[in-house]
Amino acid sequence: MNNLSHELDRILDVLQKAKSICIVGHVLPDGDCIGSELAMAMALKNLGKEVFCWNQDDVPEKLEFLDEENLMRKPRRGCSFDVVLALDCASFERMGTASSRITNRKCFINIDHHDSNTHYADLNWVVGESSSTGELVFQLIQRAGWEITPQIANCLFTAISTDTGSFQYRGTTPQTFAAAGKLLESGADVVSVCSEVYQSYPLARLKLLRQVLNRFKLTEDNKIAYYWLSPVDFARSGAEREDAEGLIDHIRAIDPVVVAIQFEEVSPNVIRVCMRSKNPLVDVGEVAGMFNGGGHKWASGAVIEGTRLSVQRRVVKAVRVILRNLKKRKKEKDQP
Ligand SMILES: [Mn+2]
Repeated sequence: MNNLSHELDRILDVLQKAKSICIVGHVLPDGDCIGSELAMAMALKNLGKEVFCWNQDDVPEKLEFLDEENLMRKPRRGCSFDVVLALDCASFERMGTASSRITNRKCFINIDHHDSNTHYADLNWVVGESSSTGELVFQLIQRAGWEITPQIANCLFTAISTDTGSFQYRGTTPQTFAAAGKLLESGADVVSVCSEVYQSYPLARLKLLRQVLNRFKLTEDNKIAYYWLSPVDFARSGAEREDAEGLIDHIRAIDPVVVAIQFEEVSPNVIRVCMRSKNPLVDVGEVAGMFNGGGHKWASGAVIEGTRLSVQRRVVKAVRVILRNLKKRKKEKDQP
């Protein structure tokens, strides 16, 4: 347990006393977000509490299997809650329009693992080095002594597995594996979760990936790889927005590539940038920060306004500067 456990105990105290709780996550929710929200919702419901669970965007189709009880339901306008609990949201803005339904609350809680978290709530439990929000929710439930049902275990396993890239990324610690082990003991069905999450991609996603593989560009001695997704690509492949999730991993996985960048034209002159780094010394969270985005050292994102070319130039340049500085420092060190 980390040194923020004091904050965790205060959060537990508030949650135990609350009767009505609304759980919110970020826009375009991923496996960590949905898994953490649903696990928390089920655990609180099992304690007899009234629980709402809501995001601006729908649950991605391949994660729908986690919500057997249809817990994702939009709170009425003007609904009031004892507690609003934000999970996996680095900033208040990340909640998107969900934030308009949660203004009437007694206590606002923020549980997250993004380094860039802005501590926007009344109580903030932010552990930047944690693998996933799912792992934090697991710690919370363990500390509280609440029951982990097989459904809760499936949700938390999905959360941890997806945010660690199946236990590959930095942030995957002995505690992460211990949590996963405990979740299996509690009834998580690894085979069916992984088959739903990793073995059930629609054909349209593959068509989108084919376009990415055909067109990605390499620069800076093949250390930077980037590609574009535009509305036309989605229309042509028949893919949904959520199908773009994880495409970048295929590009990052190329040997010489250190940083992979996905540029997505959301609307004219609004570009969503997604970055991944393989080198701990190349902090793409810092790059995202330069453009009002955020995230982790190894995975980050930002939404940038500007023409395609200018956004691409600015972002690639920022990454290039870090890589060149790194090279310079290495050279200086190598010189006797
Ligand atoms: Mn996460």
